[in-house]
Amino acid sequence: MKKINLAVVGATGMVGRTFIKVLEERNLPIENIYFFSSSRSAGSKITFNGKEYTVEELTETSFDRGIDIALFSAGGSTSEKFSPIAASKGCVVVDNSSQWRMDPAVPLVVPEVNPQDIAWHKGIIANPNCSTIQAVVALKPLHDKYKIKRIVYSTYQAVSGAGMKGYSDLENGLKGEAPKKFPHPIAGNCLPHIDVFLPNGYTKEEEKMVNETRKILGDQNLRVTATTVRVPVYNGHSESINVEFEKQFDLDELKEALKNAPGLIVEDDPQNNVYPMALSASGKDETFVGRIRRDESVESGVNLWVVADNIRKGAATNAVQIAQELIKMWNK
Ligand code: 25A
Ligand code: L14
Repeated sequence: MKKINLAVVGATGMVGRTFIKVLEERNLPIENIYFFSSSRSAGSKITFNGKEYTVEELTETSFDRGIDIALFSAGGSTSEKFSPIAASKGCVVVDNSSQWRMDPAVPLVVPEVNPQDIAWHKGIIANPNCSTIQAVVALKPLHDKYKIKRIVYSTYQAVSGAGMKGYSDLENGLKGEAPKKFPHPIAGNCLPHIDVFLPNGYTKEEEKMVNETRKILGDQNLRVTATTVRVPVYNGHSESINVEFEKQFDLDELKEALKNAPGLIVEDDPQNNVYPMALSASGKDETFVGRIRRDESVESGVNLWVVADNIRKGAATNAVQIAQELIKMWNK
């Protein structure tokens, strides 16, 4: 097997540090690994597989050394500038920002859902929004079987999605301090506001869920709407998903389809208080689904409760899985 040279860009951030953990756990065939950040954190130390590395400042020459794959989580503007530079040097970028996701020339990939889209990349592969990733892992088997007509998302998103500063706002808010990252206190509160507001009254996070769901499931006719809410949870996004189908379904068969879906674990035993929760999903790579009920207000519909670790499956794990698929492709 060919060993690869890998770079992590934004290595000192919330997602960057999780990349490192997931890479260690999954034991990728890595020859050389490089860690990049802005000048702010350059020079700091990172331990990977027991060896110490120095974080380097990301520059235009950073990719002049035969890097095969770069995992980016450094925000949109860094990605806008540096992904094309990396790609022009023959490196494949797996990017966590929203910069390239809706670019028709860039595949938007969840390996359990549309791995086939990896093959047509031109140097950049986009990692979807965290809330969208966990939703489509659960929706894909249902769309294949019953053809989804309409989706209504309501999310309950953890502060870790807003990085270290979001995390600190909850920690410090619980001690009575004023928020620094969010516009209002998050401790003891719910904020119907994630990312920026758009002219139509929706937030960009809501718009991302609509557009990215259609692109990943490869169906522009899907009707999708969303309300995204920040809740005082440290880690793990929860979602209520209401789905309407074209076809009729049998509830037991639907549950069976979810049980057989890759990367998805059914936790649905309400009599024994078993359902997915942020606390139990946190630290795991899988997506969890429960509270599976027929929507009795429509011809054919179902309600689901879907939970995942937004920093793992919603960001770092999904990107590392894409890297693993690339390596598999190269070794064929
Ligand atoms: O905040 P940014 O700009 O988005 O940057 C995030 C990461 O990218 C690096 C940066 O390194 C950090 O690791 N980065 C930024 N610009 C870069 C550049 N030009 C760059 N790398 C290379 N070239 P850093 O050295 O700037 O940051 C080191 C630590 O400092 C914290 N930090 C960042 N900006 C800060 C700051 N602290 C104080 N003041 C500031 N202005 C940073 O904290 C890091 O620990 P963080 O953990 O909160 O950053 C995580 C960012 O990631 C985003 N995010 C979270 N989840 C997702 C996500 N992005 C995409 N997908 C997700 N699922 C959050 O928005 C958060 O901003
Ligand atoms: O587009 O603040 O991937 O929770 C993921 C998390 C944007 C913001 C993305 C959050 C983001 C977000």
